[in-house]
Amino acid sequence: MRDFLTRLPKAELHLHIEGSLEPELMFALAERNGVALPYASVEEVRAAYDFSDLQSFLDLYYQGMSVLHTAEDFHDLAMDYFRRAHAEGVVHVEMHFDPQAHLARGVELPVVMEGLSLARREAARELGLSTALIMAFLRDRDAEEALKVLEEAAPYWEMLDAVGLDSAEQGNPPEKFVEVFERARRLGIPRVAHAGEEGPPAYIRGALDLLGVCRIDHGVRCLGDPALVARLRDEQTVLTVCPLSNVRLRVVDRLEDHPLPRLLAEGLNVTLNSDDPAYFGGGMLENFLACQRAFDWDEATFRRLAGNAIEAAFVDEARRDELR
Ligand code: ES4
Ligand code: ZN
Repeated sequence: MRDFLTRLPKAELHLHIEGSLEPELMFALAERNGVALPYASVEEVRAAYDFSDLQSFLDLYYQGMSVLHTAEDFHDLAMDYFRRAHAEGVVHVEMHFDPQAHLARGVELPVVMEGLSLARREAARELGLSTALIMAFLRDRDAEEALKVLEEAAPYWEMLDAVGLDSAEQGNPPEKFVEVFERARRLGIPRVAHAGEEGPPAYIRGALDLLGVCRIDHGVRCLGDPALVARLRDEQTVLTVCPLSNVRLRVVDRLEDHPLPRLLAEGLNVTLNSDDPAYFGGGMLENFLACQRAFDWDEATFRRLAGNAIEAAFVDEARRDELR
């Protein structure tokens, strides 16, 4: 099964590139940039990744990315991940990035874009790996700032496959970002949003109705609302589910308790993703393997899940045919 899952062509639709920063690279970049880290060793970093909820993770996630300063850093970060993903049989990666988290520490948007763009071209050339770019807004910061970032990104609008919405969900409902997402819609940029990770089913409805998203990142809490489940099934809305993330952020106690089998039984359009692989115990392959252990799914189920992601990927039809 490990061989089968490695060879299965996998498309990843939900990855935060800053969450792919492994402790080894964190230390290397800290040294290169003269940044002090509150850890003495790689082991100490990994030991600190014992989260009680989304916020306790976000605190370390924003601290970890403080080592990223130059375009070269962003390039190295992304290439480091693309190489690992490629070795796991990942053929396409859609990466969220968080411009506001970098702007807040004085790292300007062109620096981030230059580094990520260079890595994307290199991944295509050297690994045959296609990539997409999702510029995410931080929902725990104000909407005016998000709108400003969207305008500042004008030179890069053509390069954005979508805009997204991430960070602390509770208390930051989709309503807050109606104007920003309306602006993206008018620019012809597709929209996605995290919803129903820690937040209620109403946030999933809000993301669909108020933000016009074409897919829901996480969405696992939809099961609390049967009418919403029926709608997600009828519309075949893609859910980018992140199994190991949900365990590590205590959305569920154990993977065996995860709603994934119920989501599938409801006929929903589910995909498997890694979210923040450096923080949650593994990339795409580890997520697939963990599901195999927890749910004992057959090959057809995994083919279905991987196929769902390929059908939903932001690629042209020629590339989709290659991925199939
Ligand atoms: C995130 Cl797991 C998760 N949820 C919301 N926002 C995020 N940013 C990075 N990882
Ligand atoms: Zn996420």
